[in-house]
Amino acid sequence: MAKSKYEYVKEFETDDRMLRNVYVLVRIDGKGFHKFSQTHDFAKPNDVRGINLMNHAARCVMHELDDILLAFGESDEYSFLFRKSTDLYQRRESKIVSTVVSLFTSAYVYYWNDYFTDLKRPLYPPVFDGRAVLYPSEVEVKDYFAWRQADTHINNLFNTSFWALVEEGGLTPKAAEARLCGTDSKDKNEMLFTEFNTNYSKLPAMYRKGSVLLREQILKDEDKDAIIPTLPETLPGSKSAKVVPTSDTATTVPGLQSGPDPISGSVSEA
Ligand code: DGT
Ligand code: MG
Ligand code: MG
Ligand code: MG
Ligand code: MG
Repeated sequence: MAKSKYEYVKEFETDDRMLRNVYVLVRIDGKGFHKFSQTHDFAKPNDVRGINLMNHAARCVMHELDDILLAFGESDEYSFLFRKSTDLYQRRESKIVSTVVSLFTSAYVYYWNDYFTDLKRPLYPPVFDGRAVLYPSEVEVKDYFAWRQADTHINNLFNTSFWALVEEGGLTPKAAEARLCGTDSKDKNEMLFTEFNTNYSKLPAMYRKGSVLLREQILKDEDKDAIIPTLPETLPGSKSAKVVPTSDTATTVPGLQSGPDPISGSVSEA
């Protein structure tokens, strides 16, 4: 068929296929969730409905995109790790990122009322942004998840302390911030324990460490002997079983597992 005279405009498109044989990591993050969480009256510092909804939306993404091995969620963000060999959309960055963001966002709205049962739908459409990052080896992938989990820990300990001072201690937000200025993790743990009767380490792991969704490898009997000794391209660290979630499981669905601790021992609880 003859090309139309307009077809040359296609040549203006950018080839954004990502480097082959490296891990593709896509992170999405809520836009303006400071306001979104306030408008929807999220519990402070953690709203279990919001977290479970985020986890549900992430499960939808993993169900749709088989090449995602692992996902980690905290606050208003979720990170999705694709296998090195993924050829999804020929590794075109814009196609992959936009599909993850779009599916995550639509699922977040679609399942909203299953979690926020007293509100039919969100008061305005939530927005998530997304980016892709390439990591060459398991070292960077493990450090990436350790970085996000350290962020979870630091933010959650701060927020737990802050809201204890405000909501239970009666301090103004400004005074609570001043009180926490210059304190380290040990000081905050101590303050929560002595002043608010809260043992921080006993709070739900999902709050302290985030949520993990892990794709389960379901092996047919005849495949087991062949696959177990080599485990070709699975999860970073899976050979040492460090990536397997703890028994303190947040949510489970057929074919996927979730739990709070992706890289055990990687985050200091001090
Ligand atoms: P951004 O990402 O630059 O558009 O700005 P935000 O406002 O989304 O801020 P970000 O992503 O740095 O931080 C997430 C915000 O969402 C933060 O203000 C805390 C809030 N948030 C997330 N989960 C919860 C929750 O379970 N409860 C409450 N109260 N707030 C939450
Ligand atoms: Mg931000
Ligand atoms: Mg955000
Ligand atoms: Mg965020
Ligand atoms: Mg089409």
